[in-house]
Amino acid sequence: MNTAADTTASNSVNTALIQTLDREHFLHPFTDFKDLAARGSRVIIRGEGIYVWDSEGQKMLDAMSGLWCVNVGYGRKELADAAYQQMMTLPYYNSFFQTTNVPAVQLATRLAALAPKVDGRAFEHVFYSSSGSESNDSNVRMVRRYWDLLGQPLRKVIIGRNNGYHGSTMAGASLSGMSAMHAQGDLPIPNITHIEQPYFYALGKPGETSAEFGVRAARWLEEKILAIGPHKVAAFIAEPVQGAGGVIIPPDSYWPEIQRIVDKYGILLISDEVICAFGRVGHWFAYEKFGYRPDLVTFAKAVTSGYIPLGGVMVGDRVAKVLIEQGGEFNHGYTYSGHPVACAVALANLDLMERENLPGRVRGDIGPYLARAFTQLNEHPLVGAAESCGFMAGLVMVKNKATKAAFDPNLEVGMRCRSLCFKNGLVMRAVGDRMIIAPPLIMTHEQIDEMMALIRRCLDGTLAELRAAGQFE
Ligand code: PXG
Repeated sequence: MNTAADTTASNSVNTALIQTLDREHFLHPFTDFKDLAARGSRVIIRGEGIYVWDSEGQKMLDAMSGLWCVNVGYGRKELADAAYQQMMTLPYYNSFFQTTNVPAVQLATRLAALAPKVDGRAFEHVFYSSSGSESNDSNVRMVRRYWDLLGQPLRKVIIGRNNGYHGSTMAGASLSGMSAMHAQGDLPIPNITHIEQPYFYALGKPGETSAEFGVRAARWLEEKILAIGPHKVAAFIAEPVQGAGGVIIPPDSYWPEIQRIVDKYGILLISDEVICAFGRVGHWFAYEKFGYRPDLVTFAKAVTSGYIPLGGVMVGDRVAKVLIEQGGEFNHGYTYSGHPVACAVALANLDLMERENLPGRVRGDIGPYLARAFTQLNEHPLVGAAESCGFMAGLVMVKNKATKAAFDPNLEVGMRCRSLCFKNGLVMRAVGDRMIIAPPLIMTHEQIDEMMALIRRCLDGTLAELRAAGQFE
């Protein structure tokens, strides 16, 4: 039998052996197990700055920050030091039975100070978890508890959006609007429903401006609320910019109209910022950029730059007051809520982000620089539309730019492009025929140029393959 000790020798990795053990013992998330077993996993062994290396020595520019996580880049010693120090001081203690720990308190205080007030509404409280999914489960629990305590127990329905992503637990997958997830496991759970996403390129009508579309898309929420009955609607949950759904950036007119609607019917607004917070769109929290006033804000991923799992919910005063003043015991929480090591790493991560002014850099420097370069891809023959928001960007590949005709899904154009990216030393994510990026926020202009050259090379290569196969008009 192979043992873990056999898998590395003098710092080099035995790729074939790791792949074999991977196949035999590790069931990967969101993966066709049999298919992966036949192909063999790529073994990523190291990261530094914006690059990762696999066990065969290939260096890749990681334009996905791991999975929307590593905002400060790889290899930051400060984060490792913070974890080491905290592990040696207090690696774990619970916060269930009237105890607390120093990093958890410090982080909650820090996050409360970072979350901007909008129209006098503040976020003074944090509820901790270890992931985005768990945080959204906590949201469901808090939202329903809130309305029960206010004597409105009929308000149970939470409205999400098609192609939104809010996690993979039973509640997270239910809030998500991904039909492939709902098809497995009898989802969504009761009292969760969805409206269409604000995807102008796909859903805008001929002649409609993006501003007109944004208002029309927001009004799908109002239509849904009226169809359900406003007295039964508890909350609306949305990502500021849809991430896993393919970097779908709403028109500027969308969020103000959403705000008008949730205000009109008094329903809670949950801003799922698992991807968008901590600098990704040029602010600590994305609701500030879009100018709306959420009641609950989900965070995870970049709060620690992915170095260690941590998630949570910023609980706005409206909800916090009711839960605190009227709630009695809240029967919900996790073993790792407020984990001292995770919170210590988060504090060190926020220190780095502050010192390097990463949200400000994205807003005033590298975000606009990326926007200029990325939108030039609109001239590429394969690209139907390319746009960016802060330091995330997406493009759609189409068969015919003039008619917006899509490729036959069986061609798996996104996967072809992604394979070419890997071959060329670039990690880019494919969502259907959309190619998306969310690179580390530490990139220099030269590195953005390097990334853009790789993206162009991969688009050119994909186009050449499609032309050779007679699949491009
Ligand atoms: N909300 C949002 C907005 C997310 O992006 C989650 C919740 C769930 O977080 P956890 O930590 O439970 O995974 C996410 C996660 C992709 C991809 O393919 C995106 C995520 C996770 C896995 C894959 O882009 N986002």
